[in-house]
Amino acid sequence: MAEARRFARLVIYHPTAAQEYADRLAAKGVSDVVAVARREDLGPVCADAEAVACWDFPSELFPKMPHLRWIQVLAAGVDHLVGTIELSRRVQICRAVGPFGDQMAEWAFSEMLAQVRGLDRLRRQQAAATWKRFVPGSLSGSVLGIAGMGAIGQAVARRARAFGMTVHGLSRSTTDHGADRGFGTGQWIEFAQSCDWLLLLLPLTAETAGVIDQTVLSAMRPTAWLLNAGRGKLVDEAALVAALDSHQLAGAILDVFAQEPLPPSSPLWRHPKVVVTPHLAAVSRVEDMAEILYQNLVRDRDGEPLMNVVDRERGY
Ligand code: NDP
Ligand code: OXD
Repeated sequence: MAEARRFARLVIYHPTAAQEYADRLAAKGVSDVVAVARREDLGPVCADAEAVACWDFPSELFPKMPHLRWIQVLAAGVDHLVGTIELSRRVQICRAVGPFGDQMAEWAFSEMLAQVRGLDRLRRQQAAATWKRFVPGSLSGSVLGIAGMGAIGQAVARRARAFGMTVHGLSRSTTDHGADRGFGTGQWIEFAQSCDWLLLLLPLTAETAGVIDQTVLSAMRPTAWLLNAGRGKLVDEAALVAALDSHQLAGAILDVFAQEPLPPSSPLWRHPKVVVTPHLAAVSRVEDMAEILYQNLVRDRDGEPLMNVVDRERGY
């Protein structure tokens, strides 16, 4: 008799929401789940796991998980796991796709609009009961360059058009991703020269680490802004501070940093041309991630290919 199909034995590792994930899955009939919030509790429950859901996972435990077949990362980026040598190549890594574009677009547009419409200045004027009119800038007619025209980049691009912006896009494998003008990896300088706003939505890989270096920064327009919501290590932060100090670009809006949390000693906190947001441009909401996880559990149970499997050679 054929063996009845069942859900994979799952370990959910999350510091604050592991049990909430487990409860949501239980409500859908997935019960073979162990919820773990603390690193020290993982060891005893790992040996039997066939699937793991996590943001990050202690790599030294992977060799002790002989049944592990796949990992659902509860985020879009997988840089913290994809290069893990302890993780067997037969284990598939799946990332989350779908719920981030809307949030990312709102982050980017709230920050860009705050700059062009002078929101800080207006709030200061109001606090001082000062009636002083000025002519705000506009996004309309400006060029938004998006490096990383993937799921999230394309969602931001759609909103940019609604604001009357022209979209220039840069990606790895194609220049034909629906931007008004497409650039490839050999065209960083032309790309940087062409933008009023340069938004980084790249994954962190061996190829993209440090891609925003002194050379690219010096190609930017003195009036242009850099926005980074990809990963901090895309940018040479010391070169960025130097470029801002020497007026090579107008400012930077940063959601991600080489070291997170951003240390209090970082010059970025206090730099007058830098806006810091604490890695919340597009957050992983439990309800969204639980649904993505559930869809993959069902696919796995039914013998179908998993969704959003990462290419481990490519790194994203
Ligand atoms: P996708 O994989 O859908 O898109 C990645 C894009 O980057 C693709 O267009 C890809 O090109 C391009 N790319 C990859 N490598 C290179 C390279 N070497 N040079 C140029 N372009 C390259 O990812 P998502 O859009 O879903 O997410 C992007 C990143 O955003 C995540 O990896 C994560 O780091 C970050 N993120 C940050 C969040 C935050 O809150 N700050 C929230 C969510 C995500 P191609 O199309 O040719 O494959
Ligand atoms: C992600 C993130 O990659 O939140 O999803 O940074």
